[in-house]
Amino acid sequence: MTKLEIDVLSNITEWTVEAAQYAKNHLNQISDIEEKSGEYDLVTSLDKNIQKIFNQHIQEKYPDATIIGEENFDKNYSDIDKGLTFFVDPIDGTLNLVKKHDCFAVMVGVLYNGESLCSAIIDVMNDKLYWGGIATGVYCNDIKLNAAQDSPLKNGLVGVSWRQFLKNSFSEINIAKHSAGARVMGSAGLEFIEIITGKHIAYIATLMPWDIVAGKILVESLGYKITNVRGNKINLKKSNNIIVANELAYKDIRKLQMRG
Ligand code: 2AM
Ligand code: CA
Repeated sequence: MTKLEIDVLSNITEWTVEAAQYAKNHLNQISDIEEKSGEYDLVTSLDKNIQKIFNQHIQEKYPDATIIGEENFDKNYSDIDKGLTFFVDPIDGTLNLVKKHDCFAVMVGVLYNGESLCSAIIDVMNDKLYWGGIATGVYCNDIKLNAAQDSPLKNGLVGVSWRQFLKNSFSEINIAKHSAGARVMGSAGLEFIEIITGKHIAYIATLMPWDIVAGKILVESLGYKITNVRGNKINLKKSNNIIVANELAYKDIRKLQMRG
């Protein structure tokens, strides 16, 4: 397992850095901005081209692997429990990319036989690559990150996704009221990074599998809790309402949800 983790990590970190460089080089040539599920759910030529770069690399190195890519037309979840599966989000935070050329990530998370293996998330405009795995631990560039520290909800900031926060479907507003404050990054990858760097205490969001896997592997590797909002295991074949937090803040959040 460790040998496979090291091999896959050396490839995905290289590809992620290459993708980030491609994104930077093409920031002023973004074309074909299209809407997906709505006016603020966008896809651009950059998302599609970076998806192609990942597909080519993965198919060349790991021809038997399954690829679940946000911008791939076909998403076949039937084999994600067998061998290697790569979940790729070529641009995470496309609305930020389009509106402010900042605060977006490229991310890839890898499962082996359905279990977390390793992942990489790059904060493109800050040149910070977060990478690691269950056996390796987690690094920012070449600095090792610390394991999760326990702290109650009231002491920390909570990351939320904006439109879902307005809906308040699982007590997000009440949870935020019991924390030091709510923050909105507009990129799931960057929200996971706020957790693993100790800047946010929790993250509550509705996310697709490619928004989840890379961050999930990094937070798990550092000992954070990550479940759906009912406290159950996340299903990587569909959209999930997730909670990520340290042990103590997680308990506080679940208690608040149960109280309604
Ligand atoms: P994306 O940029 O890759 O689409 C924004 O709140 C965060 O949620 C981003 O990470 C975004 O990923 C993700 N997201 C998931 N589903 C979304 C949707 N339907 N519309 C906008 N963002 C979505
Ligand atoms: Ca995306």
